[in-house]
Amino acid sequence: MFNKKLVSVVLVLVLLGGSLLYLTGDANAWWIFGDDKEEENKTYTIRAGIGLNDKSAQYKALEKWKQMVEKRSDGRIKMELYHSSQLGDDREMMEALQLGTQEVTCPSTAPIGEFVSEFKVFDLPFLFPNNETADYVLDSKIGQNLLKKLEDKGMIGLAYWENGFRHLTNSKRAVKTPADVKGLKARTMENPMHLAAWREMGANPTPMAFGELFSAMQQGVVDGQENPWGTIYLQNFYEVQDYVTNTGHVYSPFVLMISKKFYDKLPKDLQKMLKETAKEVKDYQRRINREMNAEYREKLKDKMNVTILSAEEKQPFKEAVQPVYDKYKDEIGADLVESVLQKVKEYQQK
Ligand code: TK8
Repeated sequence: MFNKKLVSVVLVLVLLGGSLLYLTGDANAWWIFGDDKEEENKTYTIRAGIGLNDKSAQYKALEKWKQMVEKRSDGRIKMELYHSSQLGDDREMMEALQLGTQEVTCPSTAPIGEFVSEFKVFDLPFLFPNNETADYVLDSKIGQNLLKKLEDKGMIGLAYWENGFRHLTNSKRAVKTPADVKGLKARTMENPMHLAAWREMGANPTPMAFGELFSAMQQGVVDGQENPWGTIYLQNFYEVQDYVTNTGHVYSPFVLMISKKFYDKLPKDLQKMLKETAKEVKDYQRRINREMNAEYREKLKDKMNVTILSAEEKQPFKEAVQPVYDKYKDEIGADLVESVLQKVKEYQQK
């Protein structure tokens, strides 16, 4: 026995759906009967975590990105920002991205080198002579192809941001020559190439997460560390470090990245928007970072004993770390090292 009522309800629904499909010409118009369009109404939360504090250019750029993303997604994406290693250190946050338990982070390339070895190339000592050369190489095919390599490791690289040239600080003495570095217990980022470079200079390096650094210096576990001017000032390192030298020995950019697990779940339009806005905010981040590094270099002169080396005075430091190139060339990929060096030269000849 047919249930007449049921048959007519079904018939009406089918007719209604058919005319809706016909009128809108939209195959997705069936959503009123199903959940095909659920995706479009879904909201997503991005937790973005960094190691630096909320005064950094990195955090300010994240704030700008958050505004853009929330506006352009019409509220479909909500972004929560965490600074000062609240979600973990660089390595831990990358692992969380792989697992899909955190969505966004922006680590230095130094710890990324332990996930994708090729990334060590941007941590070769004295690789870039200035910021503009770094921009040129990072935004070139070489830099962009490297970002793609992160995908195999569960991360999507969106853009290179700047941290800045790194300078050596310590609590013992003014550093003017590599001989002054001898025996200094220096914290480095977690990357064996950084350790090797400091060993070549005669220091006694030890790798450590950024979040542990301030108290390690305060307690004298380490004598020194290296970071850009902005970080030395804004993280109050000058309170526990008396000397700084403009060694500028390594660039180690930031990479803004998103969890692949999360990204793959997003509708296409949101994926596209995230990539586009990340590119836009990159220029802002680099600009304010440069302004801030210049400003805080000057401000540090009131707080620390600042040694400014000339290009000639930096030469012995450069020579001391040259063995690192040979030692790590194969691990990074000799061809990649060669083509990056070539790109650097290309920019100088422009
Ligand atoms: C912040 C780090 C930091 C880096 C370091 O998470 O570890 O010294 O310079 O900025 O990425």
